[in-house]
Amino acid sequence: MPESLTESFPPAFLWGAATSAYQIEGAVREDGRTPSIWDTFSHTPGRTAGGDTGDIAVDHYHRYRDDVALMADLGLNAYRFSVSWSRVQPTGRGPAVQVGLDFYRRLVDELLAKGIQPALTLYHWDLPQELEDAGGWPERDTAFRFAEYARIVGEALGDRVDLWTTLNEPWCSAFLGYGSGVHAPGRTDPAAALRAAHHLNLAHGLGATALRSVLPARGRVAVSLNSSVVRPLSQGPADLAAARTIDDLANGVFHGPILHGAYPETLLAATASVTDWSYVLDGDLATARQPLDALGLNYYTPALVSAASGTADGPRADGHGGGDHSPWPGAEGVAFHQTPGERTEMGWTIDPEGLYELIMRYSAEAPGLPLYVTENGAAYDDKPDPDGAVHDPERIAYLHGHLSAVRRAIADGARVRGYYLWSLMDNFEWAYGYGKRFGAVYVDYTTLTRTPKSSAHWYAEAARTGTLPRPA
Ligand code: GBH
Repeated sequence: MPESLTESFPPAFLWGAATSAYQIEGAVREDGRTPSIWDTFSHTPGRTAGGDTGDIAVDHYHRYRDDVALMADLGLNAYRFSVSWSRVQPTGRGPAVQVGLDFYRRLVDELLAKGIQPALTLYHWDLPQELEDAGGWPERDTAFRFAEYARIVGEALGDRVDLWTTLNEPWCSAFLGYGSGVHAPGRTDPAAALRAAHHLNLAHGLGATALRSVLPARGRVAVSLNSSVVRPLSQGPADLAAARTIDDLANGVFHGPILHGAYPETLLAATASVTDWSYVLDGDLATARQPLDALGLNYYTPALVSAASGTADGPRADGHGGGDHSPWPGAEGVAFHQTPGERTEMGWTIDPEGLYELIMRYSAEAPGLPLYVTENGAAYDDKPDPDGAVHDPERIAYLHGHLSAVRRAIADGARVRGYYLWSLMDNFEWAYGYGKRFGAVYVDYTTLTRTPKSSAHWYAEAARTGTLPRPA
């Protein structure tokens, strides 16, 4: 094959960028919106770096038109965003607030007018606080509330949005929210984390069913999982078992029910001392396994694990594996190690091969299902030059490496239909606040001015030509 063909992405490939509601919108008290668990959490002293909150974020709620124009200028043909449940259904139940839905209608119309395909995520971690007060995700009723919300948004926007995602990274919702407590609502109860995981699986299934009942035939339903790449430190049986445990707790706990209609036996065994799984009722697993039109994969960095007796170098540098409370119930016998190699500002090792492995794994595990890389990107300590330009060659190298891995996977037969860079612009990075910049577009947090970084221009050229320019 000529070099140019092997280097090219398919003509219909989606070159997108991703964001989420709480990380960019601001306007948290406008138009009837009520607090979500992230409002409560970020306003609780000590929970986020510097006490940062999403109160203003990058003011996307008021600047969405300019933000869409910026995407169009960059030549992106896809945009993944999430809906704030609290804007649409402030108490998490009952009738919809039309003005809340109208915001997303205007946003989508603006995207469509510029030829940018919208991909809508229903839930990116921001549960209405009232539902948390009623028990949150460990409570079964929350899954049914989610289905009602899914139906409302599906009815309102199904005529203009074709690609629907139920949940973003339910692992984070369950295990960082209720296990390690580094995410909202900040609870630290391993049994509650597993209950939350099950109810998120149920919510996905009920939500997918609700969407099907209201979307036009062209509507497609997906889920985005932070499918981890888990590597054993050695090929010894103890390290292999440790990798199996983490793979179950990171991947199998969601992919199992959603793709195969069952929890892995090894997961049930490993967590038997934490929970009896009695809240898995008859029919739940069949409900969770709904036909999907696509699978979203979010990838940042692989995990390297061993049996705890090995020489562990302590908790993961990203803080998610560390802290006083583990996000891994039943995995006391596992140690995490730093994967060798260069790291981003998050302390996450740069490992494009992991993305290739992940894509190939799910190509095999879900044969025929189209895949999207729904998030991939890197945080760097970007600073404008005196002339205002922002140069981020490290991010260009990161994107080049990971997009090359995607292209290689496609050449090897994987059905990857698109890539959404995380993130369109710098934003509220959860517990890290505004200190970590993932954007291809720089945001000055005093003036809220947006400036495309050199990586945005690099990515724009890739989108325009369908091939990867050399990293500058
Ligand atoms: C995504 O989270 C989010 O969807 C997005 O909102 C966020 O801004 C973005 O990435 C950047 O953080 O071995 O315990 O560390 C990704 C968070 C990072 C959580 C990797 C799981 C691996 C598990 N994930 N982490 S651990």
